[in-house]
Amino acid sequence: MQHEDDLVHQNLMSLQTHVLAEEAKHPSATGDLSWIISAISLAGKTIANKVRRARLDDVLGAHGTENVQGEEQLKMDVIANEIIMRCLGDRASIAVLASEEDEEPRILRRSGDGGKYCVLFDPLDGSSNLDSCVGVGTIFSVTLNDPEEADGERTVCQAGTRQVAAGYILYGSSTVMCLTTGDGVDMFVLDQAIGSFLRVRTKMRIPEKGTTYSINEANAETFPEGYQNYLRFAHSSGYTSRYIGSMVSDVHRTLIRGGVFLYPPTAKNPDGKLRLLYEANPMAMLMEQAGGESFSGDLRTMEVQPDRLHQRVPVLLGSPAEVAKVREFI
Ligand code: AHM
Ligand code: MG
Repeated sequence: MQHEDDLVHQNLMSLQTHVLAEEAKHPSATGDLSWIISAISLAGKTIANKVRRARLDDVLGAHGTENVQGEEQLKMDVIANEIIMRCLGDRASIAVLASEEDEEPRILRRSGDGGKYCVLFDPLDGSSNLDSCVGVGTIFSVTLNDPEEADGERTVCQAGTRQVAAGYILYGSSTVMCLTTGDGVDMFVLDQAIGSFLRVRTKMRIPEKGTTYSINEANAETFPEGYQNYLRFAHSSGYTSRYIGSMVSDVHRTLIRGGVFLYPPTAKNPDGKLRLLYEANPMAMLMEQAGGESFSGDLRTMEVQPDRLHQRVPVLLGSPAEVAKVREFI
């Protein structure tokens, strides 16, 4: 039995309570960001439910359309995108919503009408793995709206250093949210029975080192030479390889266990495959807030100045010592 004092001081903390407590630390906070995180949490719970039921509800497989990047859209990509639009579209402080699945950002309201934030997201990253029941996820990034900028795409093209919040929801063997609002990374697990995300870890730290590398090694022959040399080093230095092919799952494992995750330039994707604004930047903010690092080429990922919504970048992220090791080679 736990001592009664322990029970008082080890309160169950829901995401909602956590966000309110964080807000209370900043007397000038208006609560707008808390409303957005609460909408993201509702979207996450709704998508988690759809993901679990996808085969039963016969919504696996192609939707019959392509997104702006020429990629086949799956029924679940479209469903997850719609859920996010329905959960976030009505939040008074959101100026612009931008999604991997939409060609253009949607302007919801101007700053004169209270539009204070932009929210960018990948509704269901790794969705091509859904039919094999692999973990997939929603990735999100929140930035401030620029009241001077009328164009939606230019508004959202902000460097990652300007993010005010970022995170992901992983629909895996459990549903997990990792969130940062710029003061460390906290982790929440969805308790299905009560319908709440409950905090399970605060101020997470990625291990300084970790001998796991995560990369689609089938592309190795078309990686720039430095990556090939790094892989030869890893092969002969006792490293192990783990690659799920679903970024949220691969990054989550990297955050928990340490190591590196990489998506380098390839012959097929000379700029890398992952999208800067709603995949690489939010993951970079989480990594840095947990004591890790993220680079895209020579630059910190979050210092890359975007010039278009669906821009791709190479990604190298993870434990600081391991990221440094890769950088010695590339
Ligand atoms: P998606 O946004 O179309 O789902 O693609 C992104 C996914 C990532 O989750 C994953 O890291 C990567 O694509 C895997 O790509 P590949 O199959 O080329 O290794
Ligand atoms: Mg994606």
